[in-house]
Amino acid sequence: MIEIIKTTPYTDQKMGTAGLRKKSKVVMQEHYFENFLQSIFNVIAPEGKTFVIGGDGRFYNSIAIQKLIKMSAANGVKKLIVGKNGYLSTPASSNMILKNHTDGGFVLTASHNPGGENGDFGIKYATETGGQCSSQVSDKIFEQTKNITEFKILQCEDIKLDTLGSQKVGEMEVEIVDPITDYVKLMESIFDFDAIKKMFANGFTMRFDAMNAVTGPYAIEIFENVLGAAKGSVLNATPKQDFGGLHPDPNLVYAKELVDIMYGENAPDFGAANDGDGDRNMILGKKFFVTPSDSLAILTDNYALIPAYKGGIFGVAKSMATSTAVARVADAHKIGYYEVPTGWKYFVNLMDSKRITFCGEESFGTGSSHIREKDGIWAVLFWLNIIAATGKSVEEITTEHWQKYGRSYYLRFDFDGIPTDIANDLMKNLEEKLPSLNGQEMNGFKIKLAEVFTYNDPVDHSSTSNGMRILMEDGSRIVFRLSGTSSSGATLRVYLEKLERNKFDANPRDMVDELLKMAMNIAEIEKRTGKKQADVTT
Ligand code: VG1
Ligand code: CO
Repeated sequence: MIEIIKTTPYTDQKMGTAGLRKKSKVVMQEHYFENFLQSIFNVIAPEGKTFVIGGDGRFYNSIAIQKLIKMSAANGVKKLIVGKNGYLSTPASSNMILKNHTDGGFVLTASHNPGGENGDFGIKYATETGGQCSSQVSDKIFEQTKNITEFKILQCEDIKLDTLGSQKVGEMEVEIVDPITDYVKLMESIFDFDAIKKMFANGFTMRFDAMNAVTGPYAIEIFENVLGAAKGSVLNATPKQDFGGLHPDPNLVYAKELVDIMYGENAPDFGAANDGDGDRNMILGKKFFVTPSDSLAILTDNYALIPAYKGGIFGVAKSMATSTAVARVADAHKIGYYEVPTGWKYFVNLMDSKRITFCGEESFGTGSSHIREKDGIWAVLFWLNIIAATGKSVEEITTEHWQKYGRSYYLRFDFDGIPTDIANDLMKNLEEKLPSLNGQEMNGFKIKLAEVFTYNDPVDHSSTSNGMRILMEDGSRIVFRLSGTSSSGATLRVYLEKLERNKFDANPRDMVDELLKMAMNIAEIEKRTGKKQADVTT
């Protein structure tokens, strides 16, 4: 029986950089999840449509997915394709949307944010493009959330999600699928699996840290079962509700177990990690770390080594905050190059219109037009394919890249938990100051341009402002942004880049020291937030 339940709105259901992201306890409030979902349905008219659904397995995944199924049935959805046990990585979901030509999908995830009752929960909503909805659509959904008065739900037993095949829930079809099979096929169609197999057979060693999150089963299947990496190459491979207490963010700070192995005695040849929902990646060699910005540049430079791309690529895009390393590669290869606001949704139009093939963000995201999300395992396979094709180590590949293109020393400084009004004032003050900075000399740098970054989408002609940037005459940069994924308070992100043409072995922290002083000073960070230094540096 379909029930119509009266409800009262919440006022905080605005989607950020990647969907809605909140403390689990916020989402657990009465009708919180239902209100948000019904608001999406009210905007997108789901009658007769098909969606892909799943989640990264975090706390509340199993409860939310039942609500999602029952509300879909009550709202006239024709069919749901559900990942077995309710699990689906973000890239696998995007692949299934495209492959099955569905009308969109939902991934229950707060991505790289911690999970558990005291952690975070979230919802990413994708359209038929396979990518997350545009800001224009999320604005409409936000308006709905403020006025919602009722939602529809089917009253029925919980649906069993552990057996593959089709079943009926009310009038709606629910098909439970194994998302791993299709994903493996997609990866096989892109990379040279035979060359990678041969490399493992010859003794190549790797560790992949799945961080107790959704990619564990995908990684075991691809790296160990299909490609022949030694058993035990995948660490933390079983998805856990609270990620085993880990913060599933693949960087040098949070992927500590992997980092200790890669910097220890007898380190394997290659190391990598993914985040909670499998769209981020970190790449390591023996005692060697590749910044995500460099990784994007290196993958782009080596596209011709990969079977799926060797015929040529359209172009490449990066988020504005990402280092300029890939710009130099695009220039050398004479391919299209775009800079977009932070968030993968801004790449979707560029991929759909065949302007770009690759894209990436400094926040450990890399991907291509094979899907419309960033893809952690894809990036790892790309690196393995380059290593197999060249016989070179991660360190050799990266240092040779710097010799050819120069090195962008790059670090991001995050100032967490700032009261929202203080953070907003800081940004406002900074914006007012920008014009006066043009042409000034400070800390050994000459400022070429200080501006608010505004992106004009060449496809839908929308215009988006996101963050501010200070560009120096020598190619160095400072970027300021407020995070759009924090579940409470504000996070100020300061991105620093120092371009060096000849010096490749310096400590990145030392190289950006003057830029950091300059950024602290210009934005009055200590005076306004009381923070002498960043909470997390990546
Ligand atoms: C962060 C990253 C951004 C990324 C987003 C979603 O956003 O900086 O590059 O696209 O997370 O990543 P923000 O607004 O907090 O800086 V994921 O792995 O959550 O989908
Ligand atoms: Co993610």
